[in-house]
Amino acid sequence: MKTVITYGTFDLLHVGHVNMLERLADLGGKLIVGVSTDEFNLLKGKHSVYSYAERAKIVSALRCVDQVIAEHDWQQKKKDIEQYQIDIFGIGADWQGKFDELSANCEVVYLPRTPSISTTDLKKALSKI
Ligand code: C2G
Repeated sequence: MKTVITYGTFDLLHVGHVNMLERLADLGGKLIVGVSTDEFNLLKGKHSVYSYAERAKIVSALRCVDQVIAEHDWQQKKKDIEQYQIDIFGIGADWQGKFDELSANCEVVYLPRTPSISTTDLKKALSKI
C-alpha cells in the first residue's frame, strides 16, 4: 500500500477530476487530496463557484479519496510529503515538469488530463442556459 497525494481546486467537480483522482488512487491504494483554499485560489487567479468548504466536502465524498487537506500555498508540498509519509506525488500533465523538484522527496508522476472538459467550459455552458 502506497500513499499518493495530489492538489487542486476541484471546482464544479466533473468527470475529468474524478478520472484523475481514481487513477491516482489506483497508483498506491491511499489517496490524500490537497484542496486549494479560497485565498490560495485567488493567488492562482481562480474564482471558484463553490467555497473551499463545499469543494472539500464534495472531494472527500468520493470513494477513491481517503483524506482531504487544505492547500494554502505553493510551498507546503514538501512538508506535506514528509508529514503524511507520501510515496507518490501525482498531478495532471498540464503541470508537466513544474514539480520535478519533489522527486527528491517522493516519486513524481504527471498523468494525462481528460480531454474536452474543464470547469471553465462548464461555467461558460451554464452561463448560456
Ligand atoms: N484535470 C484533468 N482533466 C481535466 C481537468 C482537470 O485530469 N479535464 C486534473 C488536473 O490536471 C489536476 C486536477 O484535475 O490534476 C485538478 O484540476 P484543477 O482543479 O484545475 O486544479 P489546478 O488548478 O490544476 O491546481 O498546487 C497544484 C494546484 O493546486 C493545481
